[in-house]
Amino acid sequence: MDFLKVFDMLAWFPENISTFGGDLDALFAIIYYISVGIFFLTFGILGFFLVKYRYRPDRRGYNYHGNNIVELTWTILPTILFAAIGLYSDEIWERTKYSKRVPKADLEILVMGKTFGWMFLYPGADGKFGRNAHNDRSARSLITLDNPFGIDSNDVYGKDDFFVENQFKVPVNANIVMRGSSVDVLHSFFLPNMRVKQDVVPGTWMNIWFNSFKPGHYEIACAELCGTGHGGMRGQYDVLSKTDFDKWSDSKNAEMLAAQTPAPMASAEPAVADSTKK
Ligand SMILES: [Cu+2]
Repeated sequence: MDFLKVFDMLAWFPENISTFGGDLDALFAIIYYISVGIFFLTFGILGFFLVKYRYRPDRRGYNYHGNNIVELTWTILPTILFAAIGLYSDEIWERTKYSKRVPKADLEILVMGKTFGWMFLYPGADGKFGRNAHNDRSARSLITLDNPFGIDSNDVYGKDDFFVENQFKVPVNANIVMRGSSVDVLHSFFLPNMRVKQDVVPGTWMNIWFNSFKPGHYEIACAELCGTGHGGMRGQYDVLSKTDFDKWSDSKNAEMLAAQTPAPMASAEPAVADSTKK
């Protein structure tokens, strides 16, 4: 029976690394098996009837004017089935998608889609974003291609906010809350292993959250056909141990500091050189 595994499309799923991924996969499996069951049932009956009522010279067709019991059955049964799936899936849907159910963030990151790539903004050393297009609507006017997050360069909290492109890093076992938007067209932020897929829409911000239990190197994709470069709109992300993540963010913070340090402060050089070494 091993050959049957080829048909088990659930085995095609990428490895789950998300705390809520198991529940989503279970929901997917239930819908999958119900669909497979109904598929074989309907096509089995269809095949049976094709043979049983095949053409025979001595048999005449007859007119059929409907059957209320059959029609009620095929209306009521699917209604019950869909309502049951809806009710069953409601909890996991709310938990993963409802804005009011987004957990307290251990780390907040802004994500911005553009044709064709992903940009990520981190709050930097102070753990606090400066004024930008997410926390202040009026800062949207600051959005340009060079400043996709509409960062207000005059805000002191924003001085250390750093951004990375087509890659990001997050710590393991932490609630990561992302606020996603787009600078141009609709994109869909897709982390297959994290069981995260969320459309991002220009002019508004979507809440995205996840928590991973497994360090590793994974793929980012776009799941919304957004133009000619859609297929290349990919990136990678790392789930790191707390120590490795701190090391990385410290080096990023040092880079930001170095970029802002006026040239005469030559004494700061060894420290900067050290922290950017890795
Ligand atoms: Cu896209």
